[in-house]
Amino acid sequence: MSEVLLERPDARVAVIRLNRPEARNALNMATRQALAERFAELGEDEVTRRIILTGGDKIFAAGADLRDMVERTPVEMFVRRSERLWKPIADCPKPVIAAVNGYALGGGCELAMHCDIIVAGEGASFGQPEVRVGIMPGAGGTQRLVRAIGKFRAMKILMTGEPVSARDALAMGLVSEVVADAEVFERALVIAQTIAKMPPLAVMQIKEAVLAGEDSSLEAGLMLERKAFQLLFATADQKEGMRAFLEKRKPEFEGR
Ligand code: CO8
Repeated sequence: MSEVLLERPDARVAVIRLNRPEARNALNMATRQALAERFAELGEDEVTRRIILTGGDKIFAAGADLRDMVERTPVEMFVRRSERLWKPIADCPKPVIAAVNGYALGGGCELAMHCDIIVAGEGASFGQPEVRVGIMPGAGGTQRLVRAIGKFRAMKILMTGEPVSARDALAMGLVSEVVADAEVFERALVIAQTIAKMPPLAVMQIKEAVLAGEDSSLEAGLMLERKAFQLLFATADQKEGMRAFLEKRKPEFEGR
């Protein structure tokens, strides 16, 4: 049985589902390799317009696989070069929605933070418990978490290892929405379908500008935004979107 399943609720949506329930979806190397491959393929695939990442209705992911790490040496950890497995996820040009039920811990929380939108169930919780097992986050937890929620809340989560509830995560800005547990996947799908009605080139430019801008000066970020904004005037979808508005009809976006 594969650690990562790919499903297609409709032609344009891809669902990537973690599938190691017996290990609480812990991210062993095979799972991470499969995740990287799926994201690399779907990033390139012309048909796929948005991606939902889920761990199913019980748990999102319990982090790195501790069985696989317990006896590793620094050199073994280094030669794994696991950053190459995160890169296709971070670089995915399509919108990625995390549908989170249950725990998103350690590498699981970091995986959720690689996504663009996070829909969490009432019973979900988020945390970086690495410190409790003698290490620290290694896939962006000290960086993306601080950018998402600020230094003081992040330090508490990182240094105590204590998880936060979905409601608290929402108040901190770590998730986009909280819904009933049973509705998480459906809600992620509805958001994916709403985005599907938008012009895909504009959606991809928004993603690129937000992510690249996060780490630039305001001046550089504004320049990047301006160029992306101007570039969209080269698309047929810009003409269609504005004409449709003026003609009081629904736009038909084609992705060009
Ligand atoms: N690694 C390996 N196995 C795990 C993991 C894990 N992270 N989490 C759970 N399992 C296994 C358990 O060992 C157990 O196996 P078995 O049945 O053979 O004994 C099975 O899953 C079920 O686990 P529990 O009985 O503990 O299940 P519960 O539902 O009671 O609890 C929890 C679920 C709360 C998720 C609990 O299992 C837990 O606390 N897990 C560990 C969480 C953790 O410490 N995560 C951080 C790991 S370190 C990390 O992520 C570093 C990131 C670095 C870079 C990113 C790389 C991906």
